[in-house]
Amino acid sequence: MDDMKTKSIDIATQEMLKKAREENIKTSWDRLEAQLPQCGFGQLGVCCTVCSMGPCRIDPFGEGAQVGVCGANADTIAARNLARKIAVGASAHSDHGRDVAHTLSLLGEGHAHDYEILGLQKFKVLAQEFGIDTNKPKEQVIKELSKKLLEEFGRQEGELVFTKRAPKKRQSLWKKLGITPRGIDREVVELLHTTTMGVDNDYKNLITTGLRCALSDGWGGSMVATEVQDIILGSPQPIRGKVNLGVLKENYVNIVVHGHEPVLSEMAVKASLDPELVKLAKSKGAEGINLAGICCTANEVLMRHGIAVAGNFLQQELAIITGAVEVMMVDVQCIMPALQEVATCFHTKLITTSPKARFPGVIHIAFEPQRAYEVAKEIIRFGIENFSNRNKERVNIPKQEMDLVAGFTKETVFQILGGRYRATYRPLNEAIISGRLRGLAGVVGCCNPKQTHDYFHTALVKELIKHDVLVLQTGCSAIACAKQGLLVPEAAKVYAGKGLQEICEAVGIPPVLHLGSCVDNSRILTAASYIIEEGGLGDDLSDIPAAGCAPEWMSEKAITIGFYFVASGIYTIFGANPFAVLGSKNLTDYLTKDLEGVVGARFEFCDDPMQMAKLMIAHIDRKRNDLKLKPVMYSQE
Ligand code: BF8
Repeated sequence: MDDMKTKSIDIATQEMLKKAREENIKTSWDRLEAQLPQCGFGQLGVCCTVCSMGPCRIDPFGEGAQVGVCGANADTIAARNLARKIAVGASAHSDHGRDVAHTLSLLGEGHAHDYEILGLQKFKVLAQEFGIDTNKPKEQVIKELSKKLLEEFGRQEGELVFTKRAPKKRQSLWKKLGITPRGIDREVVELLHTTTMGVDNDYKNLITTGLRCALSDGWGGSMVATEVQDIILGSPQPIRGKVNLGVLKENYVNIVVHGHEPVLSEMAVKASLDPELVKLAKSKGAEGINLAGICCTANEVLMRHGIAVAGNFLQQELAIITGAVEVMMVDVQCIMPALQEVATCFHTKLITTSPKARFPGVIHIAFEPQRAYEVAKEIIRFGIENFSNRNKERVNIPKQEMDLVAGFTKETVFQILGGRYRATYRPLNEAIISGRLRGLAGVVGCCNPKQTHDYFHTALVKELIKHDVLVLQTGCSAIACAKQGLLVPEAAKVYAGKGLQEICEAVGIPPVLHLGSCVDNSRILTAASYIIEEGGLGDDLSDIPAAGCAPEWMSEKAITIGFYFVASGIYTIFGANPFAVLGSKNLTDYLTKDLEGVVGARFEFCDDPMQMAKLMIAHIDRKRNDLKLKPVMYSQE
């Protein structure tokens, strides 16, 4: 088991890795080993496959070729490679946003009968934000709102509506720099255009275009996804749940939902409670139907229904390896191609649901918003019928499961801290101003087999809360910390500094707040804007004593999130691996030093969680100093 400890700090994960080894089933950790040593040119970002005169590569030691066949040097090649990743990340989040906006539009036209407007208050506020008269009949408002939201994608000129949520000073800076996003699709396309052979050869300009594209995700596509999901699925409220592989149940039909778009999994939640299906499950010898999630789809159904989370990104294969999963239903993003192979080692049926994300030979049951509930029932029925194929001898569900509280949003933070009748960010601002709270941190992102799974997230977050930094989380990072017991109010007493402890006890919140999936990082942007609006902490997002970090990132989406954080003025550390840019000293310096002078924030690369914590705390303290705030109340070294 000892080498398992270097792979993950999570005991359930260690147990499943041991089982995988015993049964000769390969996981991402094995596949990583088979890849070693990984390509140094790729890691440094100096391999170019843009055109067929290549592939070209730049010798990082300065002895061999210093330019590709076309003459592109390391700066251009690394910046183009990075820019393409920003575009891909933005396209993933934004296409997700488009799909939910499309569902809203079908709802308005009366073609999506299984959905309704559950977030009525947010619906009205959003319609007003888009200049729609909310006194009109509801169906009319839905139609107009969905049309305007969808137009944000195809807009050619002007500014994305949500950018107006940013403080005035930030908006002016974006204008001055020419990085106010116009249309979501336009920014992605333009960025990709600039990276093709022979277009933009100025690494700084490529990054400028990249910043604008990333902003079109954070203040565009991702924000559309978050807001519309809250409208049609309901705004989350603080809710208790459970996390880790122990949430799978031996005597139940286990259905695991995995991916990112919650429109179908929401229906799966409903179908798992359908009396007719529960009866069918019982007739097959099961005690009932148990729904659990992986990755961001998990976070979505957790936030709204308290559905259990089976694990984060690196646990998707392990959930199947328990031998207890009848169906893994997947939609889009972060779904390992390896799942197909692992599923064939067990009775598990992998079911794809998106026309955009299929596997050869894997069952495909297409999601259609027009018959969403029917599709969800079909998938659950599939799982029930598969229950009898389960080999009980091979079932091994780890015992680990942990309580957590999720369901925080920019609105609930607002209400909880301010009290039901005094919904305001004042108490949060006051807590920072008085020094009871040192500041805020957004700790987000993936897990990556290159790091000890979950260790970077939890070590960093423990250190931050110990120093009175309130931590906001999303994605797989939130799941990692939840598994270690950090997302319950009781964690404050054990891990938090005295100031944060006082706040958590007074309002009954955990020291680490789960804000949802990765598109919900947009909630952090809006919350930060509210903080500025409330007053006392400067007049731009870059003034807030706050920092961001993706300690174990792996996805292109994480890069895009990092770029929109930095473009919004938030200092952001990437742990584990730096971006693949180190082959260009100029670009690396630009990202990690000079950007500060441009957008008021910069990137940092650091591969030690304790050091990350130190850097974030030092940054927060610097911001406190700049604002001339009192010293932190319960000062720690
Ligand atoms: O969007 S944190 S591994 S699941 S990319 Fe993927 Fe990373 Fe998890 Fe959610 Ni986000």
